[in-house]
Amino acid sequence: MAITRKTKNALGEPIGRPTSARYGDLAVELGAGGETHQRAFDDHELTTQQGTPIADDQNSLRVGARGPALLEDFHFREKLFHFDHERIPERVVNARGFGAHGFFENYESLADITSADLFQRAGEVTPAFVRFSTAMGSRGSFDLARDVRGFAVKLYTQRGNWDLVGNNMPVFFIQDPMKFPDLVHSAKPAPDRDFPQAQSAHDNFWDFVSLMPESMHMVLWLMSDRGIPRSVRFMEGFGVHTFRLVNEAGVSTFVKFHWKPKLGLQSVLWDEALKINGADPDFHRRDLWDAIEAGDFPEWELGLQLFGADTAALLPFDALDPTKLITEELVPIRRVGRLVLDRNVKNAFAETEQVAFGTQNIVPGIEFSNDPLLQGRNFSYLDTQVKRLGGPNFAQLPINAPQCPFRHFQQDGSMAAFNPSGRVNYAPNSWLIGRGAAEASSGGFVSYGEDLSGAKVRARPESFADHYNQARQFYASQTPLERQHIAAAFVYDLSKVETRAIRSRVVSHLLNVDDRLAMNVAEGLRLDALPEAATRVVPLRRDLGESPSLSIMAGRPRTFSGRRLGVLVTDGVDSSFLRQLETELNDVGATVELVAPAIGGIKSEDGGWIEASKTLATAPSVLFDAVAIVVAPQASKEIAKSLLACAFVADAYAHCKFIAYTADARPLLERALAGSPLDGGCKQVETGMAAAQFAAQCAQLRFWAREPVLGL
Ligand code: HDE
Repeated sequence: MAITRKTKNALGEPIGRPTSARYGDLAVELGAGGETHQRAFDDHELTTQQGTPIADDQNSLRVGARGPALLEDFHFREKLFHFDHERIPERVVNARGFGAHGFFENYESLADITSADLFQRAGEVTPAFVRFSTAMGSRGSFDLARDVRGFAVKLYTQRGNWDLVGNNMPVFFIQDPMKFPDLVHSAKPAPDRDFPQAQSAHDNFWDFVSLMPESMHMVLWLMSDRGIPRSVRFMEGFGVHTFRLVNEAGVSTFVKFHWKPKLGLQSVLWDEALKINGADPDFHRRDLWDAIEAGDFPEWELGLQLFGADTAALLPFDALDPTKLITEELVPIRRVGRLVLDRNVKNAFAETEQVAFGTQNIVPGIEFSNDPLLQGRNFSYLDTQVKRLGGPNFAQLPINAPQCPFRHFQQDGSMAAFNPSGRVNYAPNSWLIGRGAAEASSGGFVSYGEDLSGAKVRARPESFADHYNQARQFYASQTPLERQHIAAAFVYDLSKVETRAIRSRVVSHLLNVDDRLAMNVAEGLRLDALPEAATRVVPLRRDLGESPSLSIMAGRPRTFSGRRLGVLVTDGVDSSFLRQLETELNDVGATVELVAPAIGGIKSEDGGWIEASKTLATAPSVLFDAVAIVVAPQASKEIAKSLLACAFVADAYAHCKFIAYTADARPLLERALAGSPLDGGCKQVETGMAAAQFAAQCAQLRFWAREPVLGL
């Protein structure tokens, strides 16, 4: 589909790259990236915050060179005072995040189903900011925790900001928002010892979820490969809740939102994840940053699952229950646009840390459903921003401000930076008649007029009572290898649980998911006896069938595009072969990094110098999707002695990566693999043609046939 990118909005103003944010009568100049007021900041002499030029920024004011400090040193005082206040409270959940700017491009008019402005015109471009995050860890934790990933999208539409604050898993742990603080407390470090950090593998988490059977479906997702994505570029996003789209005539259609990555889904292995966290705790953010810097812009398509109230009534589960999904087989996904991230942040604090998402930020044409979790979130997100950002004016921060005209009479409050001039601060008034500042005569937000009545109760609907059948369907939809990964993940996590009864209780739930899974986990834990299956209210179903789209491996992409090859090199290698290898990999859209014994690089066969980007010590093979071992004859013996080089090869092999090697790498391979065979995933490569074949083979991403024989 050919899309032309629009540069002007309906008002004739430039879109995509705002140059000013309007607050009442005040126009604030923003930098090219919409960042905080930069104003001549970069080229100016050093000053205090008050603008007073500074002559000496090296020494504080003292009585004599060796004497005590003086209180009148306003420059020192201001500098330290500001430093002492640099931190703001981190997010209570999803604290560790990183973001990027981009845009959403609409494929075709959806006017028949929604009046939302961004969906009205084919080719409409809406600026976007996306923040990815892990949920459990603190801001300084590592990227490859086993965790659900936040996928929060802010769309600066011409009729207000729409935030779709989603995750990379389509369901959630709990059904009622009342339980959210308990869930988060149980997952976070225990209050007495303040550990463990950023992980589910501990007593409190498993104690809580095993007492909350509604969490079983989400727990299955968490223990699956979805919990350890290779990159945010290779993961899906989900709005999770059912929302409503409402058209001009007030007709409502239920909708589930999906983000589908262009490069397909991919995850890492758990052993890899553990090692990546040590080698590069910033693995995901670096990956996104590097891809954007390289112009390899990550892209997702927005998919809608649209269904009416009549279909909702026929679904096997309640569409308002956030622990359930609607399979693509039941309600197909319609792809309606694409999200492209094309610009890194200029200042992580101003943009990524200060961005304030809120599920309550919706626009005309998009509405909430009565999903109780969504209703609870609408309360929480506003509240949390006030605490985090220090007052009610956080919407004035450039990253949070709408990029469309806006007008209201809210005023003052802490840090009010943009204040309208003039005497009018109320409505109705007689001063601005005919000059705007009146309610929208058309296209304003109107709540969907759902007919509602009922007693005031604290109750769960009966239709929310089935806690196992979708977990069963999810498990049944996984490939045999993915099922093994799930069992291994349960065994790993529960092996860190110190209380036997909790381990056993988890297995009692797994017996309602799949007998084989429960038995494998029980065996892995060496439980002395299988517990009774946990009590269930709703009978187990066998009619749900499999949904291949729930499996990563069943639908895995057949492309190496966007992936990375790590090439272990030694002095004396053939530079023209290296170039050929790089060209072939570049041709399939991959990047190549040279891993040398030292960062300075290596001397090639012809005496030339080849720069390395990584060293063996800084870049173990877990940082790459496939590896090549290119060894010169004279280095063959020496490199085989290196334990680091052995670990590089052994890990690549254990993680089922494709391995290309030159003849002189054999002694290293033999030592590293200690008797394991050079299988179909290992290829001797000396020529351009062989390099091309290797690049083509890498499109399978991993040589999974190796995994069952590894006996890990
Ligand atoms: Fe959140 N969640 N959440 N959450 N959540 C927050 O808001 C909350 C839930 C999600 O990158 C907080 O700004 C409640 C589901 C993401 O800035 C807070 C409930 C989903 C992010 C909050 C949920 C999410 C948050 C903390 C149960 C997936 C990070 C900081 C009713 C659909 C957004 C903040 C970012 C952040 C509350 C459940 C996703 C405390 C009460 C379900 C991606 O307001």
